[in-house]
Amino acid sequence: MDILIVGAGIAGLRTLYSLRKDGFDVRVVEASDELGGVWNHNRYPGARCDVESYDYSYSFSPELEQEWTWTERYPRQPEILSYLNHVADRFDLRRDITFNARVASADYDEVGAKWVVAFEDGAAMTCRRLILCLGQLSAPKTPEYPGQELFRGETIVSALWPRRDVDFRGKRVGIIGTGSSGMQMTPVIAETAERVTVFQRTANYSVPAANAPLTADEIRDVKAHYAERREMTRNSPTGLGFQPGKVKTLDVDPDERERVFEAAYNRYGFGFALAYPDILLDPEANAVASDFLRRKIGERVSDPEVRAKLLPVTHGFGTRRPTVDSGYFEAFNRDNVDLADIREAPITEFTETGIRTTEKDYPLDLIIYATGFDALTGALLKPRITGRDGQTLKEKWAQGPITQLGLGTAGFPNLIIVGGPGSPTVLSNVMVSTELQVDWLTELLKTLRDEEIAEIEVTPEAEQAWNAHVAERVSETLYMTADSFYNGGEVKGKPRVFMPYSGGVRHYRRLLEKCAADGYAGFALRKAPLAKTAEVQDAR
Ligand code: NA7
Repeated sequence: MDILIVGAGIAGLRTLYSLRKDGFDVRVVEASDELGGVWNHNRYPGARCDVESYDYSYSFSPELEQEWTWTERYPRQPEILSYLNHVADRFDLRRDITFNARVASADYDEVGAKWVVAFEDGAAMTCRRLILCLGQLSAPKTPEYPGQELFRGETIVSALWPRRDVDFRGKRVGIIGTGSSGMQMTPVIAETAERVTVFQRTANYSVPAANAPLTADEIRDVKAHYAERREMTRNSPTGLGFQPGKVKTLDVDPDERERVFEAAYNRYGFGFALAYPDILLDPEANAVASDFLRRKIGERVSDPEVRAKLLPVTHGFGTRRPTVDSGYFEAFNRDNVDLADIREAPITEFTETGIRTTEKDYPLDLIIYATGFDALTGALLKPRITGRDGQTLKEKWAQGPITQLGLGTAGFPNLIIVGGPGSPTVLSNVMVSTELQVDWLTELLKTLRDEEIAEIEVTPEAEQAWNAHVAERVSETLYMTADSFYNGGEVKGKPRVFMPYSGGVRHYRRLLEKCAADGYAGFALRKAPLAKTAEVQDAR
């Protein structure tokens, strides 16, 4: 076929819709037997999006916008999955998706200017252009401890949650990890489990979700002004609709600052980070915001010892992904919830009956790994992708990913990445940044079709310049002051390179527009494949 899309999550579905509408011969392949990507796999109790529902939805169809009604301010995983299924049915997307098809490898045929894609079951497909919509947080990682195989209870990975109901009644549950997943599931599991022990390596900042069912008036209001709301999100730095405050944190008197922080804390979730424009830029401003949040966390926990352990001190607010939670800290006020500080007393091994730390044994029936992902590059590097001259993507990115605008990399012609490293991805509302990229690449592909371009390829100069720009923008921020999944710090041995683009969704959009206006600057567009041209020249 002409175009093969890998992955039927938010990005894959949207790409399929847009390309098919524009008459492309296109197919999606999906490893799972169901669509939805992370929302198909992350079915753990309490899984919820921390972007507001009406902003975490596609903007390409006004009819869809009016038809679909969200029930809560922050949508739960089952509702998001229903929404994505509704979109697939409403636009008849399923007929162009092949399920249960996991890509094992993709090899670029330089002479034919096409990709040969092989699947784990032995099947193969060829396509002219290959579009990877593999997600940013979709390759789960689980830590290794001595004795893991000895544990006689059950173990579950949060990002590979089983579809059956998991009954926690009468069970002693251990949760490893206190990112969004661990924080979201803890209060929910604590409601029915006999005992929950949270194994915390790093105390994390969180802002309460202020979640609630949406009222009929709120829904009517959003639907009546959806277009304006979309404009606001598209023109905000994060795609969440929040504009940063204008006055610097330390330029206001403390009472006024307290009032602003309090208002943002109680209502805006992630928007708290933009209460002042310099919270993620200036260490002193960040320290003031971090102090405020530590005070707030402290107010939510009654036991002084537990409280002290839950206060984040290793990093500044926002330098690692903060959480928007619903009752996480309050869960520790319950009699059946314990905190195991594994920074202070690390896990030494698993035993037949539970987890042993340097301090004590925790008897457990169920262990949940909420330990996150090999972020941004993990899923892209899982299949063996081989470009020009036999070079694999893994080899090419050995020192860290290098891209032009996050969309492609030199040496890998006709390969396009959606939500890739070098684009706003995890620093943005991915709905907004994904749609932005897909609209742009649809126009690009139309140009390639109209101009009969056999091969498009990022130039080495462009990707060098883009990576330098990504690095320069992040150097203006505090993001590199902590190890995080933004900068490879989440996986031992991973290159420590800041991967998402921190220049904001709006600015990124302008750069995409400029790239297109300049004739797709930074990409070489060839009517005949480079290899073929070279072959002809050799023959002459
Ligand atoms: P995160 O945010 O990456 O959190 C992973 C958590 O697991 C974090 O607390 C880690 O501790 C902890 N972790 C990771 N490895 C270990 C080991 N070896 N031992 C103990 N603890 C460990 O992933 P989530 O799934 O919670 O959230 C990911 C995104 O999903 C989130 O940002 C939203 O976009 C939705 P650490 O902090 O590294 O010490």
